Amino acid sequence: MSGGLYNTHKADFDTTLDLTRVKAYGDTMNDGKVQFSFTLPVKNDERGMEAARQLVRKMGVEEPNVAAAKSLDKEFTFYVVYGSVVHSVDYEHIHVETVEEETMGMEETDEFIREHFGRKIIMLGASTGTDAHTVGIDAIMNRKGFAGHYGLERYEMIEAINMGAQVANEDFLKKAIETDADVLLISQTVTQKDIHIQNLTEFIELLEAEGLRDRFVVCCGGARMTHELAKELGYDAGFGSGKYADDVATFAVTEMVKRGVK
Ligand code: B12
Repeated sequence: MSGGLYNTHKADFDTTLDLTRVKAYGDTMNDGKVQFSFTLPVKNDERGMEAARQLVRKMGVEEPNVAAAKSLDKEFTFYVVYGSVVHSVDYEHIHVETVEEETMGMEETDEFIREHFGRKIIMLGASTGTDAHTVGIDAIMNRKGFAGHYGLERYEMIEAINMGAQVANEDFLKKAIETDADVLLISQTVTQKDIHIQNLTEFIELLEAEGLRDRFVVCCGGARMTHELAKELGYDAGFGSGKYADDVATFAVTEMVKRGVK
């Protein structure tokens, strides 16, 4: 194969790509193609489809096209609408606060702990509040880990205590004091009506009220969690999808060294 076609395409691609004005990519650079899926509380008829198109147009999308309209009930219809978004973003000037440390592997972290602390680091974790999702916190803590990353229970120099789900903030703090934990790991999966913000904030307020905020390295995580949001809420770090035990272990132990914890 000569690769000519590919090369021509690549040249077009490069000349039309402007990272200060990035648009969604569908079939060609800058075509702005996006897809929406949503439900409207209306009948599945022509009028409903026009309502779906108008709504999408109002979101800054040109030439909206209803690709699917499915009745969910007499007065509810689910739509899939395609179109071209008119807006762009300046990718060059985006700054996102992230955890800076380069992630260490399990053995490396164990060695780091031996060298800097000469004792086991106690990490206490739970899904707190009303949150019943355990898979995220288990992925971080369980010995077998998740997606090829061993969990904290497997680390020789970490004592990992997993309290499971639906742990009240007060009980979590009580256990943290009882076990003399160094690091607190909180998982929040449900974000409906911003319940995670409320619950995560309450825990920090509780720590502050007890004068204990500086005693622990406090990290949170969950599918909708970002480091930036976690910092805003008063946490030391936040970890979302694609983050594992090694990421949080690296952060926690380096943070402890920075703080001069023995
Ligand atoms: C399994 C599941 C359940 C199970 C949970 C069982 C269990 N033992 O955990 C059951 C059936 C109980 C359940 C119930 C509910 N669920 Co549910 N559930 C899911 C589902 C399918 C998978 C979640 C999961 O396990 N993900 C896998 C883990 C590995 O991913 P993760 O949590 O993101 O964790 C990773 C990172 O985020 C990070 N991480 C997570 N926590 C932490 C913590 C720390 C410290 C660190 C460092 C990292 C970290 O590390 C992990 C690995 O990378 C999701 C949909 C989906 N596909 O995601 C819905 C979902 C989360 N559930 C949802 C809802 C709404 C509910 C219910 C409210 C439903 C209802 N009306 O009853 C209830 C809530 C119950 C409650 N009180 O909490 C919604 C949440 C929507 C939202 N944004 O709030 C989802 C997204 C489904 C949806 N699309 O609507 N659910």
